[in-house]
Amino acid sequence: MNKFPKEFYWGGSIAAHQCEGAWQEGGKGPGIMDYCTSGSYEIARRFTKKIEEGILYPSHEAIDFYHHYKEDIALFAQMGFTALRISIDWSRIYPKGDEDKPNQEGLNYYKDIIQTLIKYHIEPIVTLFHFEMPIHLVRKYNSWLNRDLIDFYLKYVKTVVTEYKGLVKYWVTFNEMNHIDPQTEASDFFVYMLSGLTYKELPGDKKKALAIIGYNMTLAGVKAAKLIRKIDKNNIVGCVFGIHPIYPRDCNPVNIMNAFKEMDRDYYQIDAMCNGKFPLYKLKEYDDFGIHLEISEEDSKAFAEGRIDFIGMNYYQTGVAKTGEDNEDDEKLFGGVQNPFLKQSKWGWAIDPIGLRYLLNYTYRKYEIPIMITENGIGAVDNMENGIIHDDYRIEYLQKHLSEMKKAILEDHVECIGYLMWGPIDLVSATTGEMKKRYGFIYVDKHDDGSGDLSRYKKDSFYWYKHIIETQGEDL
Ligand code: BGP
Repeated sequence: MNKFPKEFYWGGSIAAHQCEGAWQEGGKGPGIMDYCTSGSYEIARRFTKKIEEGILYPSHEAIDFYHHYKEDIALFAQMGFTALRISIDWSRIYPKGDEDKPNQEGLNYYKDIIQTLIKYHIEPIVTLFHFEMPIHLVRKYNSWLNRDLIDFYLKYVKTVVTEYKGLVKYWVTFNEMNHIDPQTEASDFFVYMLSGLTYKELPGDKKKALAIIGYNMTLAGVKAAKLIRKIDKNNIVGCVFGIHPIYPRDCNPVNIMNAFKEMDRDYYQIDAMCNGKFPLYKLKEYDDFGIHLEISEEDSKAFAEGRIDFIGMNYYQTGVAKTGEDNEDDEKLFGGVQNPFLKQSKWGWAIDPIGLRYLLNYTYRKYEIPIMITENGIGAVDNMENGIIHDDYRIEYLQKHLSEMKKAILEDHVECIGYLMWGPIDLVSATTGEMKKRYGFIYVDKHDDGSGDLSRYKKDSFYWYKHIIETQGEDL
């Protein structure tokens, strides 16, 4: 058999703050990403305390999915999508986060999206936290440094999961919380996207603050998993991790060990969510740093009862481990050490299709639970002429990645249940805030200076993906 299994989910993945816009409509409160300016490859996005006049904040309009979702979902249906991963923006449901009652308009808005998907037989896969939370929870409560956040999050989760009972089966508790580990040199940007706090703002010992944020989010994740299944036993709960496998520089055992450690650090939360307990090795590592985390009996119970049902994997690139010594190469190049065997995207991300097969095998063998590729794709500059976009580079990237994923499934027997391409419609780049870093099968007339009439156009890759889905990947 040369086809993907019939029940395999084919689709895409989008996130509210990168596509919705309408930041002050429908009763939405201000969220952390609404204070994030646009940037570029060279200039980092800024997080401002107030909305500064004359400055572009990409989330405010984005691609205006808020007013275009019916049209956009119809286009996804034309490609034959059987799944779409969306995120719910917490600040549309609880504008401040600590209210007693939710905002009904926000609940209605997502309900209509979900029902539109179901109408087209597209399975909604709903992420509950994709860098979206009310800014009020950061300013008043100090974000995830405060355990109260877990209760606010659970209240929000309970509200939406109850509201969409029977409509949504697949839930994702968090997107990419693994970027907040104290030992992974969490970038300022990811610290902000996950907590609404900048690295500088973290009080006291920064490593300790990151450990606490990571722990509280992990605990919130397992508590949510239990709650979501309690609301409906048919619910299937996952968490999404953004992992880029790390290769050793060479076969020097020292470098092998460095690579192992660098990559393994990204797995402690998956361990916590799959093994039913917060990993002891992590607690001991924290101890070595002078960080003492107490795990109460109640917390241990939550880990034991909150295992996830599937792992979501966001895969874009692989990396090469630093040598751990003063090495010019480690510092010299953007994005760390470059792999001489791989080409990079315009944004410096190493293109490595085999890395996807490796990641799937590596992760599946550790936990033996289903994996869904929840993001994968290439950000590229597209040129449109007379409404036509020839994006053969995107087709080539996807073709190669999908064919490695196919080998993982059909030859290596990895239980991979779906492929959700990142940004099936052009949207705002999370790391740079740009529009010109485009991922989509569908082009959106929106540009980095905020101009554009928001019209949608089908790229060549639109027809290519449609064919792949139609033929269940036979030609890959
Ligand atoms: C992941 C995020 C997405 C998405 C993607 C691509 O880390 O989960 O939100 O944006 O990366 O990154 P970028 O948009 O910066 O190219």
